[in-house]
Parts: sequence; C-alpha cells; structure tokens
Amino acid sequence: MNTPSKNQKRHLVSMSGSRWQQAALLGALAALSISSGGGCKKATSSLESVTPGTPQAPRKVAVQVSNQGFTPARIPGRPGESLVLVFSYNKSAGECGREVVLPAQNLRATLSEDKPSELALTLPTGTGEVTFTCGMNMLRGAIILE
Ligand SMILES: [Cu+2]
Repeated sequence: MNTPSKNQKRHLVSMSGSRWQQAALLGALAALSISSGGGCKKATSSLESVTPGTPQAPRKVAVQVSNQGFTPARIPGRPGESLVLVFSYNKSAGECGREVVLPAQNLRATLSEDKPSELALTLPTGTGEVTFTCGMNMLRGAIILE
C-alpha cells in the first residue's frame, strides 16, 4: 500500500543528500565504531601477550564476584608484578561475598554493587599463589605466580 507517510519518507531521504554523501557518512560511522571498539578486548588467559604491571602502571585485572564465586578464579601473575584487582560485586554472592580478603597481603575490602572496588598489590617474588577469599573463606581465588 502506498501510504502518504511512505511517500513523505522517500522525499526526506532524497532531500538529505546525494547517494555519495550518504556513503561517505556511513564510512565515517564505520571508521568510528572500529576505532572505539579497540578498548573492548577480551582478557587473554595466556600471560605471554600481557605486559606485566609496574609500580608506575599496574596491570588491572577485573574480577566478578557472584554466586559463581570469583570469575576468573585463577589469575596468572608475574613475580614482583604490580596489580590492581578490580572487584565487581553481584548481589547473588550474598553478604559474605561482599568481603574480599587477601590474607598474605593483609588486604581487606568491602565491596559495593554500585561501583567496582580496586585493590592494589605487589606480587611477591618467587613462585606459588596469592589467594583471595570471601569473608568466611568459602569463595576462593588465587593469583598464580609463574
Ligand atoms: Cu563467604
């Protein structure tokens, strides 16, 4: 059916510019979305492609806390590396999951669902693990030194 509104639309399109201008605009939009998509890379599990954090520029690692526990629960780390763990709290973790403890680092934080909590630490030298747990040691995660 040829409704008046459809005709109107067609008229508006032809008024908005030539085909070439529209193509140029689309091209510009595509370029924009490509350049802004760069910040959304998935975290890699291989440490080889990760630049170790330094005191000047600690590596940030996002950790979700939910009824699934800590995600990721195992984080690769370099001995002596500076890290910032960024904990995002989901209410499904319960009130106990709101507490995050790194016993060996003497660090403790109370998480909020409103915004992520950052915990800065320097990994020890040598091998082993730096564990982090919930307030009652039920949810567990670890930074694996390798
Ligand atoms: Cu707990």
